[in-house]
Amino acid sequence: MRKEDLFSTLGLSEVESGAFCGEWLDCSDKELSSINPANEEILGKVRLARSKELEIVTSKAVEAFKKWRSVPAPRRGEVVRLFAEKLRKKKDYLGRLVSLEVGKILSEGLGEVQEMIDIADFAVGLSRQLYGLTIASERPRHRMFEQWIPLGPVGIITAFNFPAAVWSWNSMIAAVCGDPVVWKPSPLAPLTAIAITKIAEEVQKETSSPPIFNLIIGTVEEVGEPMVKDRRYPLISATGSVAMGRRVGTLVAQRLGRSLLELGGNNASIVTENADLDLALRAILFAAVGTSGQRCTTTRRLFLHKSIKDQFVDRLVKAYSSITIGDPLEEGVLMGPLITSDAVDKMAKALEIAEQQGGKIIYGGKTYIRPKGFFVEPTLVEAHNDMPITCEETFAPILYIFEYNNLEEAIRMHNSVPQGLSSAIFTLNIREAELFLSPEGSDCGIANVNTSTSGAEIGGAFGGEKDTGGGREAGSDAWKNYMRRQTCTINWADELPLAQGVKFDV
Ligand code: UN1
Repeated sequence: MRKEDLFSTLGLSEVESGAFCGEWLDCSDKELSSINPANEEILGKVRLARSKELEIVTSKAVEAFKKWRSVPAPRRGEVVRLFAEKLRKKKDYLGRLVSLEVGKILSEGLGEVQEMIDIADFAVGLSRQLYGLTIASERPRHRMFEQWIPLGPVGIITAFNFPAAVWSWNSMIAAVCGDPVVWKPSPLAPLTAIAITKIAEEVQKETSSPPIFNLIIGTVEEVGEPMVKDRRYPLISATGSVAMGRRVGTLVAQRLGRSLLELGGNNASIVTENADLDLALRAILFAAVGTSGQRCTTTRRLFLHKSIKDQFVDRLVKAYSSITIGDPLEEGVLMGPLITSDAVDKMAKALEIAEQQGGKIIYGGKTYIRPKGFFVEPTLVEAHNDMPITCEETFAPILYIFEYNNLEEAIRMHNSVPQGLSSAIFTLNIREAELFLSPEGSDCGIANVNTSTSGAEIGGAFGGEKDTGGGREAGSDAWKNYMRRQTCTINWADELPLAQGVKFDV
């Protein structure tokens, strides 16, 4: 498919506005270029929003909230359902755009749009299930219950690596909960955000909805930080690095707002002597090399029992050498480029440090392996316990391999990093699997048995502990983040009994 055809189907032009709130605003002359990381060509340009546009978008979102909160939740779900219908029609195009803009292979680009559709469908069902509890009152003829009320405009900050799905996790749920959203996407993936917002624009127009899906693309100084500090956003949901999350969390906490943080991971897999090694190999390959190691759920550390270590490493090296690296839109390619040259440099630096700390590169290690584009080799590093670099998240396909003697030791090593997003154990032994899932086991938000650390389904709550930020997005009861809980007591007696037996009569 030619780029021109793709762009015209998605309604994209060469230069786009970086602000939308029911209408596209005139932005500054400062332009941001979206670069295809596979060939370094400019895909398109975006005029950056400034504080002026942020103010307009925020006020519009506040106004939209006043209307949207009173629309019955199942009617709000209907708008999300129509959005999902349009996504289904445009899946192929949007998936390709994701691949072009961030370099993930087409199957993963399409997978990302599927993830949007899945969460939209989930949200539609949820729109009829925003249940509150009824609680037994201790006072006679009193009814006590809790209800969930829309919260207000939600600021959504997303990263480049999931430029579509993560917005949907937040916005589809927020929309059925009665909250308009204002999206600040990664400056590395602005076109995907604009294309999605154009689909949302159609739905809003067709359903005469207020501007619930808004967009603001600008710098951290002019747009990001002011949005985070603004009390008109009761919730800021941010995905990105630990450093970014610390800043966002601090600023939001200063105004006692609510933040939902989904930050870095340093995910590990343990392969025991009782594992199905064929299955483990496939799962680890996907989790370590998929998205070129740029998922927050990527497997970055591998703990192998000493009895299977040598044979597993041999098989891993063989599998790594059969990975085709190249244009992410080409069939047969399993690994595309990294997102920027800065990402490539960071990978090279991490490998240099790993070697200084006693690590041994046993496969890969080369960077800039093609004349154009940010391509690297997926890399295996034999590591040991005393390597501080393995405690850091390097957003690149580096897998550190450790040997262990017993499972307790492996779990200790597994939990010894600051991050706590995803984890996996490969074993057919029920005691090993259950230990991993017990309070003595994995300290992560996600713990899997015999499947990858990455590739979570939307139905579960997604997020992690420790430096990962503690937030939970997507499925399960993550919707409660987007609403406020109100506890209500109705006295239908003709007396006023007080709780705790207190007497207060005049
Ligand atoms: C992310 O990398 O920020 O579980 C999200 C996964 C995907 C989502 C990753 N469903 O790998």
